Amino acid sequence: MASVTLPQTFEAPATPTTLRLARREQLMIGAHIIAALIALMFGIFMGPFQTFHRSPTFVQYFPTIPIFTFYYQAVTAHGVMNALFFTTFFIIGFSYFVTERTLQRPIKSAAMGWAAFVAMAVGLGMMLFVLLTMPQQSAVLYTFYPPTIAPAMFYIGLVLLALGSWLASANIFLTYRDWKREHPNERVPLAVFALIVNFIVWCVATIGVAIEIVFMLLPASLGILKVTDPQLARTLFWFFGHPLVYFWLLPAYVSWYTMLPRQAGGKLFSEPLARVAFIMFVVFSVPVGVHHQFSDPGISASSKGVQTLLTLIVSIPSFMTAFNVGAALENAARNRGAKTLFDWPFKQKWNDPVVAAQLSGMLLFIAGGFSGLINASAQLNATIHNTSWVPAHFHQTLGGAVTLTYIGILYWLLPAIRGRALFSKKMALAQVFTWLIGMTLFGLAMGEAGLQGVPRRALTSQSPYLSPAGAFWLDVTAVSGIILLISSILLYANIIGTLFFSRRPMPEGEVPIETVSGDRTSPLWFERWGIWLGLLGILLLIAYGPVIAEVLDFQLGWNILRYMPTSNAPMP
Ligand code: HEM
Ligand SMILES: [Cu+2]
Repeated sequence: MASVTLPQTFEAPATPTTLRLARREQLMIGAHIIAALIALMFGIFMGPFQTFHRSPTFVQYFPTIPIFTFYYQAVTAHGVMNALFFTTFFIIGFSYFVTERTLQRPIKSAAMGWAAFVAMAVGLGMMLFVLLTMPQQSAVLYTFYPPTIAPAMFYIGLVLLALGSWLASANIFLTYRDWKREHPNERVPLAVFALIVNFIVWCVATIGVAIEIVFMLLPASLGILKVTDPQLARTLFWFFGHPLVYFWLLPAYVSWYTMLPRQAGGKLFSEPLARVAFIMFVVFSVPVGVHHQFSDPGISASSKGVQTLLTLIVSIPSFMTAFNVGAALENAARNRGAKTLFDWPFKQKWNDPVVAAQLSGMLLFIAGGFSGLINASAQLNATIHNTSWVPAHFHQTLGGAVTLTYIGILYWLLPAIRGRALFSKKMALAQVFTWLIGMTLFGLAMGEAGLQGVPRRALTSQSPYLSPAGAFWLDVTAVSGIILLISSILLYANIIGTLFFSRRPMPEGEVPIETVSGDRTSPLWFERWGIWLGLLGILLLIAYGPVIAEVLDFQLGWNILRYMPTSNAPMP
């Protein structure tokens, strides 16, 4: 077994393939990316309106804000479309692309790929239908746990999304297995290594939410179950809800680790270190969901303490990523002539939207990482729980790092899908920087409002208990909403321009991705996935065993099925 020596000194054997897509790829990957953009379009434009709706000054001058009468409808559509549908479609389309190009073979089964797509697309259609036609009944927010119960179609849409995503995961696992059979003694290139991690995390995590939907929410919605247990449902949801954030984040890491170094003109500091980080995600990203339930009754302080510790551990691979990718960027800047200690961040390709989007995402991620550490510790969490601090945090991470990186990917992938050049590079740059400025301000203002006690998911603009400081920061949030509205318009103008109006041919680029592993030092047993799943199983027992026992209340008797779904008061 080879020992790991850092930093690696050899040159990665780069065998890039051309960016031109085969017809088959254009259709399959294109279908996923377009569906993702349709979902995002419904979601993204709600965001600014929410900031307006929440701002006391805005509401004073524009008392009847057009388009969205129902605040909770808008929040639900925004969260469900952006966080669940846009991300899942985008990740699967991008993962097919990465897998095919890296392993230089088509995905295992095109038929299965299309079956998965159709399931998810029907799910998207059902979800949009129910959100648009039954706005009040379906306004259960993107976390959708009881006692609020949505029409059955809401849950069926989600089930179809999950089913499709499982088929897509299986497709990628099988493609990897075929490759591995032909290359038994090779390390799979890092990009696919990371994707395998991501889909393992996803398949484990979705078990929780699938149980919640199939056995609790859907039967309650259909009237088969008359009572339900919000506490158990919340626990099952967050079993899924935290790893979900890694499912969003890891494809961005794929881009940062395996594409950005080349896009930026440098090379990755250490591949083995990257693999260790990804393995840590398999083991640690699932057993931490209870950190979303620090204020929940019925879960003991000791269980919360265990999950605080595990959450702090799962921040380590992200710190490792910061150092590893940071070193690659420094290397890129040195190649471009950076000399001093602090000039390398400035000597990046800030005029290339693909690079600028990812770098901007990273800047927001620094803020998001630190606001997340505050959420993660059970004691500090008490001061910001359920305040607008929380959306501030996840717009720095999900709305910032993840979304901006996906947009950066889109700026080269969409032209490849369409076969035409990006409509406007200048517009793309303007979009990236307005997004960076808008989200920075959004994070600051929503965070400050949260510290003033402004709750999240509440239409506080006219509340008598809103403090002047809280009101001020909500007004500032609306300013960030204006900037982000401009950015969103620029994004969609460029997408529509590229799809329908761009006449220039696509530039002859190369896929910024390695097709042969440059890593000859990582041990081959890194790819024995059974080891990592075993470790995860043990940790799950330690972290979730007691929680499930507490939630089901084994001591006082079987606590399940106590609440009426439609009333929020406990049954006698
Ligand atoms: C145009 C940019 C955006 C703006 C102005 C914006 C604004 C907002 C606001 C004000 C809220 C809080 C509502 C509340 O708690 O009362 C919110 C919630 C949320 N946003 Fe965004 N957002 C934007 C983009 C995004 C993106 C790109 C994503 C994900 C990809 C996203 C995901 C979410 C989620 C998951 C929620 C929580 C929904 C819930 O509580 O059920 N947002 N957004
Ligand atoms: Cu979490």
